Amino acid sequence: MITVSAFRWVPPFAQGLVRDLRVRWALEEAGLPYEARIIGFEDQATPGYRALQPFGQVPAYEENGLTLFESGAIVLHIAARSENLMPADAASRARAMTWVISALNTVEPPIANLAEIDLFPGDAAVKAARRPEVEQRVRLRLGEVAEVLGTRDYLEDRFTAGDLMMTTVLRNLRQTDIVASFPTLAAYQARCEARPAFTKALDAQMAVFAAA
Ligand SMILES: N[C@@H](CCC(=O)N[C@@H](CS)C(=O)NCC(=O)O)C(=O)O
Repeated sequence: MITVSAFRWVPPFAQGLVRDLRVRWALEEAGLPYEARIIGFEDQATPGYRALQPFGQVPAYEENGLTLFESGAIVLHIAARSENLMPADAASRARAMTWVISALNTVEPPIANLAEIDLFPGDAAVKAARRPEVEQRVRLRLGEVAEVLGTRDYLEDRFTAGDLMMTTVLRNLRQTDIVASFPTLAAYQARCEARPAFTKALDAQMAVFAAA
């Protein structure tokens, strides 16, 4: 059985964004059953959990003695087993993998910086001084992604793990109206989030918080 770690509870601003969502979504797209390994903040530093995830973060993935961490690596591992996430031909697979890395390595960093300013504690004056430049960097990247999308529904000629990852990255701007200001991207995010596998994954994450 596949097991994915997830937090028992996080503050409302993070609910629906925790990175186990990516993994749950990929597993739903691939039709692979899994169980959640629910942890609390008190578990993050324990040797048992560090053996799964060296940084004490969520998600960690376990399957028949294999343990993985890093949501990108986990999603790629799952995607390699399902044509729902990775096309069969080698060139298309490489393109899909490229978009996964691009979402994580090029688009997510400025978005994470903005989310840190908007959602995490810190010196208000420092944040206010820094925010316009960070927002500008986010807008630059989003404009570039919108340009690539053009009139297409997905980053490539069909939905892939790259779209899954890009969508979860765009979600981290939900405290702003930035995505809405790029109609192409807003429609793209809505299109990807309309997938039944996404709904199942999100509902599963939120159910844990509701129970807590
Ligand atoms: N690069 C890691 C980041 C994981 C990460 O930041 N997880 C957050 C939840 S979304 C976390 O566990 N935060 C608590 C912490 O860092 O202590 C990944 O993609 O898996």
